[in-house]
Amino acid sequence: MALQERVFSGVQPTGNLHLGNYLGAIKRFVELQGRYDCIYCVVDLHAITVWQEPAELPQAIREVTAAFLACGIDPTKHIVFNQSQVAEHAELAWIFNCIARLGWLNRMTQFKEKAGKDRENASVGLYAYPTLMAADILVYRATHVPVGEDQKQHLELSRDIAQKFNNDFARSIREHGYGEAFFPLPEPLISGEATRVMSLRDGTKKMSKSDASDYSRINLTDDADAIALKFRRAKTDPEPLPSEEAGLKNRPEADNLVGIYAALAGATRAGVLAEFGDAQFSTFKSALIDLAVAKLGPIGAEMKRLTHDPVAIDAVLADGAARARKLAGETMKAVKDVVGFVRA
Ligand code: AQP
Repeated sequence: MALQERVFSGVQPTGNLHLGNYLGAIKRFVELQGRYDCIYCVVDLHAITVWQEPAELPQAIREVTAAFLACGIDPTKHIVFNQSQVAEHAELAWIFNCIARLGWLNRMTQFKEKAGKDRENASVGLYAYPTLMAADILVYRATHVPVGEDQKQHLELSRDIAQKFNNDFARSIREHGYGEAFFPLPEPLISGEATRVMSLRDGTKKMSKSDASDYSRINLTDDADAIALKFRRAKTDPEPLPSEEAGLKNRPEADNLVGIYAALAGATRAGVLAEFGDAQFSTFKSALIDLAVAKLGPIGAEMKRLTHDPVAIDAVLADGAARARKLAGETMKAVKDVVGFVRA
């Protein structure tokens, strides 16, 4: 089986899609469409690793789908679907549960952060989250994975799982004529000025869907007034902006706002500081608000329009799932041969 370059990534339908999800992930998904075959997934199986209200989950799934489309992902040229419609993700994840080592999972910082002190009460799914993520990527034998900085460790684990599968089953892979390396080692695509967007209330904390304060994040559905209010209230320090990047060191809030501006403008931090160096935050924030409203306003409006037509969104997901299932089914047949299962 020849390995073809392919992009896979996912977003959880856990509510409050924010500027971090946009700049760290979805905006990059859009940019990659011209260079790769892309598969973008609403990862609802991941979402239920923590409690999701069944009456609200369908709306959350449709909202992430609407965000993909509103940001410019083309579901006719690429594949957009929700994970639970393609059973092969869970099937391969089980095999990977038998490949991954407990020691590897014990090192995952996201589990430690999310489970917190109540570790005994965390779901087994939350612990096994990274093996499902490896399956999401590798069931399509994807070679490139655009993600935010926070997912780097999980991506490394996906590579370790792919490598161990290739090694453990090397003879069987050869004997079945699947070449030398069955799975590619997927490469993380983490680059740009906003790979880790921070909270507007605390520049040392990641901007996150689950932060109790709505003022910590810009939601993709925020209107112009909300965007302006949140940036105006964003924490800063008393100094004016530096004119060189080195001056952002130890100034996490300034660094975050400059990074957000740069990513929205398609510029670099250095370029932004060349323009705004020595400016007061009040001046810089006004420019940031104008830019953010210009970029995010149309996305939020389009998301609202799309979510009013759930039938159309569900049709996009069903069509994407059918195409995804075909690709995933081919991989699973080969995996079953390699592992030694008897199949029809
Ligand atoms: N703050 C961020 N900066 C840059 N990228 C980010 N991503 C998330 N937060 C930031 C990237 O967005 C993609 C989808 O994330 P997700 O929905 O699958 O999960 P998450 O990382 O758990 O999102 P949150 O908002 O941080 O949720 P909670 O509050 O539940 O922890 C991923 O590529 C992620 O890197």
